[in-house]
Amino acid sequence: MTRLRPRVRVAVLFLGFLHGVTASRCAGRACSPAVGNLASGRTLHTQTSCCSNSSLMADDPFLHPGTWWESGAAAAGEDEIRLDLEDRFCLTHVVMVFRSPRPAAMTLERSWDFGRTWEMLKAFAENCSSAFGLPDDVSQQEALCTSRYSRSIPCTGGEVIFRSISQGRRMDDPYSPEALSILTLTNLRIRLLRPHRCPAAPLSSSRGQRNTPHQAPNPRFSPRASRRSPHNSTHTDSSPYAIFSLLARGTCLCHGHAEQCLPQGGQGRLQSGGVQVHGRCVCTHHTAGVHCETCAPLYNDRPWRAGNGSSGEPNPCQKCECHGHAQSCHFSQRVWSSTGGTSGGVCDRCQHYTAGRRCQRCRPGYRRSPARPLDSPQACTRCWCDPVGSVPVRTDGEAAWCHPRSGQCHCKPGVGGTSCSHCLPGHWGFGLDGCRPCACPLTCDSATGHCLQSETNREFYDIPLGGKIPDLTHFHPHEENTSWSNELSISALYYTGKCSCKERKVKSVSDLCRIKHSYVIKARVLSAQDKGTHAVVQVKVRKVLRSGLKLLSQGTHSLYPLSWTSRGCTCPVLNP
Ligand SMILES: *C1O[C@H](CO)[C@@H](O)[C@H](O)[C@H]1NC(C)=O
Ligand SMILES: *[C@@H]1O[C@H](CO)[C@@H](O)[C@H](O)[C@H]1NC(C)=O
Ligand SMILES: *[C@@H]1O[C@H](CO)[C@@H](O)[C@H](O)[C@H]1NC(C)=O
Ligand SMILES: *[C@@H]1O[C@H](CO)[C@@H](O)[C@H](O)[C@H]1NC(C)=O
Ligand SMILES: *[C@@H]1O[C@H](CO)[C@@H](O)[C@H](O)[C@H]1NC(C)=O
Repeated sequence: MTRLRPRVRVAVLFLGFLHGVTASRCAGRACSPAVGNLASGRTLHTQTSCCSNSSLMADDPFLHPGTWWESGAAAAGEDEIRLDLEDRFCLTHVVMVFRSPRPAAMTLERSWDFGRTWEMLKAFAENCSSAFGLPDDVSQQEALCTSRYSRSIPCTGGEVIFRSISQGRRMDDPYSPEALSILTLTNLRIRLLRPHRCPAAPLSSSRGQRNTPHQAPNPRFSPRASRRSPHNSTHTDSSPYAIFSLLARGTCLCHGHAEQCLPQGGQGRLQSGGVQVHGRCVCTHHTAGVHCETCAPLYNDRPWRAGNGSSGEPNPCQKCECHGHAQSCHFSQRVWSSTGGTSGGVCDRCQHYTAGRRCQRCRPGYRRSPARPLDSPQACTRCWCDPVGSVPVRTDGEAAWCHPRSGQCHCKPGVGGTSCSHCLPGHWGFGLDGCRPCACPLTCDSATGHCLQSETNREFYDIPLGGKIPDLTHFHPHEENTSWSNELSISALYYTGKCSCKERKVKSVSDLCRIKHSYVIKARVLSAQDKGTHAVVQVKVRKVLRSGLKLLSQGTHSLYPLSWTSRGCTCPVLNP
């Protein structure tokens, strides 16, 4: 036990080191899962089998160097080894070590579509033109057939090697579409078409032939007195093919976005020490899918891209800004072009009564809660509109409409307040028809409409309808101020017989300036309205001849001229 201790510690340290490295391999970079033997842990289908299990081909040649698979006696001398993968993988190369002499003719094929169609990756024959009618890559580079691995010697331990990306070919980016078209597969098939006989001796004594002078066999695979074989059989004519090891090196297909893969459909963590290359990527860079081939649900602000294997750029997916109100978003080409290619994400199913591409607005019937930040679940609260004072919404009588930002409801005439719950100043009689204007010079009781006698300290400009130029009302009339009864001080609009508005033409500007007005302006009257207690005159100011305390600029303004004189008449008519 004590002798083992140091070794254990080393192993633990090594694992810790590995873990530290892998934790950051995808950080800010394109990354790839470890390469392994795709055949490990999977069933290799063969047509015949004489006396050994086909999985013995794919076991670790270092741990089990003396194990092999042996074909049965096939009528036509043909056999086939098929590896069915449960998904798409990348294959980088295939290395086979034969116990028998290598086949005189064999092919290596792949399928992308789970075995429906097959494509030849490479043909192997001693004479390519006679066996397959193909040129030989010994004489013609990149040819589909090769004669390099089909000689009958060595009688055992001979290798057959295939590289997906041949050495002459430049492939900078393994995640590029052209690289993937070369590397990916769902099935691998090795067709053993014609066996060789060992030329120097009968096959049954092949063990003695292993150190032929022509080509040294791989010493790792020299059978050692069949110490592991359950059958102490030697190689016979009845098994034309025997293979020590089949290495199909590859990785799971993750487009540069993962460094680990898990079993398909399996949950949980990778079993440590597992030799099998699994197919489900553990995606990083905010990607998702078995092959990290899409963006994660909330990361579709840009189109998905594979990592760049040559520059190392990870090309991660970008998060959509949904202010915490959506679980997913989708990419919209239209939005992408309208933003000039900066953002194309549209949030899906905005929650918490929000709406909009980024869940940035409140839904109809809800208003922004000013005290809450936009990403709060309580950012939007239901509108509350007084059913009496607000204009009813026709749509299915749900929430009464209010402005999604201010919460202002649609009020009936004369009604004011955010929720339309009371009469505007100068109005009375809150009810289903709204409020009526007071028939008074100043204001009236909002319930009864009775005029209130508060003209002395009541200032008309204290009115919330804009009130841009309150200075205008600091005007003390020079006319004689006889006191008028309340009855008399009533709008000319309602009691036209009691008073009338006089129109006076101003002869010249200098005349007008001589009169003590706060403002003298040249303006066009756009509208004039008697609001009961006050008048609102919309003017377009063209020229300011004299200005009051508050500066008046050119443009459109609402004025509140002193509409009520001591005579009690509203005459919201300005001189030109
Ligand atoms: C106008 O009335 C005020 C009080 O309301 C009074 O102080 C002032 O003397 C009066 N002016 C004239 C000209 O009668
Ligand atoms: C081959 O070996 C594998 C693993 O050792 C085993 O699961 C499988 O059942 C064997 N197959 C046969 C036909 O013996
Ligand atoms: C291959 O076979 C063809 C015809 O079968 C023959 O003409 C050619 O010489 C052979 N090539 C070699 C290298 O043996
Ligand atoms: C091989 O098998 C035969 C019988 O089938 C047995 O007598 C012999 O000892 C075996 N040889 C070895 C090396 O196991
Ligand atoms: C990957 O990066 C290289 C070098 O920066 C660049 O030339 C190439 O276009 C990139 N590939 C893709 C698919 O963007």
